[in-house]
Amino acid sequence: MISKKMEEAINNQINEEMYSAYLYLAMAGYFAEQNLMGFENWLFVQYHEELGHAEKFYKYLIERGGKVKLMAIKEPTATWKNPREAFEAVLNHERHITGKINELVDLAEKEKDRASFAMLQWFVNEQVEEEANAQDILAKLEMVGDHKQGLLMLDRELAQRK
Ligand code: OFO
Repeated sequence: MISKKMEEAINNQINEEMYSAYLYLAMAGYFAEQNLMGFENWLFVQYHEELGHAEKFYKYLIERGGKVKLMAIKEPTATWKNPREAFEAVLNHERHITGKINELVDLAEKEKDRASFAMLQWFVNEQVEEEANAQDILAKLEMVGDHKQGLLMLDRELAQRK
């Protein structure tokens, strides 16, 4: 049986992951408005990944005999100055989520909850990838600067994500 503290922390994390999904869906919509459908595709795939993260925590909580408690998802930002600002927001958000995962790992250690500690290792590794992906796209956007042609090339690259 999972502890009440860990149950509460995982329920909070389900909300964090749902907010991530919501944020990236809002961002996909923002890119669709600019007719940058490759960026829209990348973020729409990311939205699904975040739903998958929330589901992973949800399933785990049930497996451990915990009680799922869903909370309101806050309204995400819906507009950014330009693609670079949007991806700065992605990177900052992923750094925030990495912090949250690290707090969960600390709690699992404190509570001597080995099962949660083991489950969380997947998320520790996933966050390395999440931050690296955001960093990579942001670096490319910085290289591209104000050149429309570069932006369209990057858009075509991001359209490949499945
Ligand atoms: Fe769930 O990793 Fe991004 O937020």
